[in-house]
Amino acid sequence: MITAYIALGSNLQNPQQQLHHAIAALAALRDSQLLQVSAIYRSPAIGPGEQPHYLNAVACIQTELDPEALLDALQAQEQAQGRRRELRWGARTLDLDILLYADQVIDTPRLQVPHPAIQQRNFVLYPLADICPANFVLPDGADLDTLVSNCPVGELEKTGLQLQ
Ligand code: ROI
Repeated sequence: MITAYIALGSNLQNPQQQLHHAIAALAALRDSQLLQVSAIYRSPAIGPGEQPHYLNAVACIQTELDPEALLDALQAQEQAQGRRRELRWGARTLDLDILLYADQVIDTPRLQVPHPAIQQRNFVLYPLADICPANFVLPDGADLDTLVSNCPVGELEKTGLQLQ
């Protein structure tokens, strides 16, 4: 069994409900178990034009799916929840990204793990740190607590909303 961390994001069509559906799908994912889900965070969209704020969260699963099969399942869920081919960095009903897959480093045309944006994005780092074990270290040796203290909280807000 592999422990994997998945980032969830939505800024269209009732984002809170989108995240709830996505968590239900992760809980039902074959050959996998949902272990933990962070609180929901709200932040201004990084991306072009005027966009609604995002809701973000991070989930931890245990899985026997290999990385590509996990990615297939996540992309199928994005499609099931109405994600359309969109503008780069445009608004979306649901984004599901594999942040970490055990301590594996994966670099294929389809999949980069650890997710390349982890270190710069407060809406990924803060919820990730909520549910990671203490003194967690990323595959490149970076210490999660240090990354969090170097990443300004800015306009990121922890909401009182829970998904589990
Ligand atoms: N901006 C925020 N705040 N949250 C996201 O999850 C998010 N996801 C994205 C882009 C478009 C980069 N902007 C985002 O994919």
